[in-house]
Amino acid sequence: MAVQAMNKSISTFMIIVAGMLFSMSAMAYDGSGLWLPAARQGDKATVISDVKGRKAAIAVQELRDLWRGGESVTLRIKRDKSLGAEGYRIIPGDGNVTVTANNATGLLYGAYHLLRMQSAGVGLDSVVTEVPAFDLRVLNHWDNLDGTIERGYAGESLWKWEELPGKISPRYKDYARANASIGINGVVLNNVNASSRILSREYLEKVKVLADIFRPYGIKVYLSANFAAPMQLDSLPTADPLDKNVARWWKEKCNEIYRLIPDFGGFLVKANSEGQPGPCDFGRTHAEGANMMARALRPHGGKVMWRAFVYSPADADRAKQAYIEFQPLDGKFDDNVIVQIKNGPVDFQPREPFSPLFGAMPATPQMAEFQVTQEYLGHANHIAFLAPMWEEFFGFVKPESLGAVAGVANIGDDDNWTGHPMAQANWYAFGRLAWDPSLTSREIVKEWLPATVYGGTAMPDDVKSGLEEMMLCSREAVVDYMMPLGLHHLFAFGHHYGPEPWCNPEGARPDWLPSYYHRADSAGIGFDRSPSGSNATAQYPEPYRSLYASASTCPDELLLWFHHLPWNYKMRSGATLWDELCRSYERGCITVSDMQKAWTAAKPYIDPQLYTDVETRLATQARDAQWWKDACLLYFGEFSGMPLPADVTAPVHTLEQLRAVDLGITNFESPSTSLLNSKR
Ligand code: GCW
Repeated sequence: MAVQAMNKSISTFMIIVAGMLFSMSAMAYDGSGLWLPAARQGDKATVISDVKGRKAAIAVQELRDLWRGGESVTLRIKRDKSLGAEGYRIIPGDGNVTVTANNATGLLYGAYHLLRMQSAGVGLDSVVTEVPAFDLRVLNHWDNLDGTIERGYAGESLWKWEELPGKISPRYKDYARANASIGINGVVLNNVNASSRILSREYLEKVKVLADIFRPYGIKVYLSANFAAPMQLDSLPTADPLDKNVARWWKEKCNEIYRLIPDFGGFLVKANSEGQPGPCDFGRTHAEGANMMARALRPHGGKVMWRAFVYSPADADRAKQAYIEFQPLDGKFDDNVIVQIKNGPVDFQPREPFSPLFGAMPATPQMAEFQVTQEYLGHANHIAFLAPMWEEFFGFVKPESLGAVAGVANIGDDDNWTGHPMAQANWYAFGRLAWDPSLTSREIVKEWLPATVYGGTAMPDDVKSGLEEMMLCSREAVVDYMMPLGLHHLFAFGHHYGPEPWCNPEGARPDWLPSYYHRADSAGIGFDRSPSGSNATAQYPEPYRSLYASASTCPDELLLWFHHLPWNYKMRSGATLWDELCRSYERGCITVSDMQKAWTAAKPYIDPQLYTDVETRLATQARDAQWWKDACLLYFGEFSGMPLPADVTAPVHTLEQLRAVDLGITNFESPSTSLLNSKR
């Protein structure tokens, strides 16, 4: 796949990181520099290239400013089919490193590869050949035209629509550069809950400006399209995809877009999902709707990314619904449609099994949608490094079976881009895995930490590995203190931050309520999706179908996703289900306190502002972990009627106190520290 280091050692040189002294300490740290090295003062590196154009010029400039390897770098176009449109080869030599590719895009990626090795302190002692696993590696922004971001926790939208096209924020270029440095080559600018206005002439002229800025960084622009746009923008009486006038409207709209943006990528569509319009409103199928748009894009080479995130109550189990609606459409989509499927069958929970739709539509191109923004993993308050979640996914769904990957961005206009400084790692990891899904989480964190957090400092190895562990265990910690053993959707209504397993607002859709998912009663807990329950397990291919169907073979981490079991059910460990549940919550809290210790140990080596920011957020995370543990154990304890095992510490809250916390639909307030302290 992507990395084939040829065993032809030409020369060995260590890239010198010392000397590039931790420039952050000299400047005020604001996190805006991400993982990219700061420009050095004085001498420029020698870069040799006769490749024309903006892209190559950027590659040359980046290396001149940032390469500190000592060797000169030569960038050269060299035809090589095996490298495709974006791959590159890096060849070390005596006093010179050569990067070759079929085009300037490959050279740009090669340049960023060299800089990445430099930041990670990795020596280049053999030829490196890289080809991306997916042609399309795209960020989905859920940004609204009014500047708000759905599920965004890092400020407002980066896109200043009211200023465009006249005023151009320097951050547009910084954003493109950051993406290019990790191989992201597509950007959907607006929310899938799409305003039709993005397709108006006025907005397309703004979009064009962004597309022009992104192009030299190898990034194409895509837009989320509202299926009812012909009705909303131009008062057509219908948006029926089989109506000639509707089809003509989309063709003309595409012609208009491509006149402005010749390399426009295409549309992302959320149709007939959560109230969005779609072809089913007119008695047509998802395929008929998608194909109509695909035919308007086809002459221009554009694509439709059609989301499979649907859950109309065709079945009593929400986890089955997307499969029921989409699987029968296999083979019915045009070949420039790609069906975009969330990693799990419900909705970006801290842990889900993979969606059974993957692999179930062999005649249809598919892509995976990950959520980089932490809607369900503690927003911008918790460290939850998500590479392990995505690595887990690729353990089930083979990259070869996918045409592309998308990530719902965690980026906003905060100075540090992502709210939580450590959440930059998730943007980074998404890009790296979209390029090379065979990378391990550890490999990624070993690149990201020195590039972002401690590069050039004298941090001792044990402190470094403490930070690596802190990142690597963080997602599992969130699972443990929020929803262990396959539990899911125990969140308070609306904001998806705090715990509210009892949540039951009047008139809410049952499948938005925790009790729909946990089904706790005096007999036990969990959602029976086995053949004796909803039989969702039957949607899975073997070996998973059989593995998940029986509680005795179902992995512990998915047990309550697939089974409703008695509180005293005997687990593999020998403990009862109740005791194991309690210990999982306890373990989650303990892990967060270990993460705090790892961070504290790193204090002398970290920029003070960064240190304090993360320290404060970790304190919130620790408090929230306790809140989750107490809420879930006190609430479920009312059903189990069983005491906490002796090795689990007592709650610091009472259920009454936690039920009284106002978790209003959009605002939340975690229980105050004073409440926690008073109980300790
Ligand atoms: O995860 C859920 C979110 C919605 C989102 C929806 C989707 C954009 O709670 O905010 O809407 O999924 O993916 O369409």
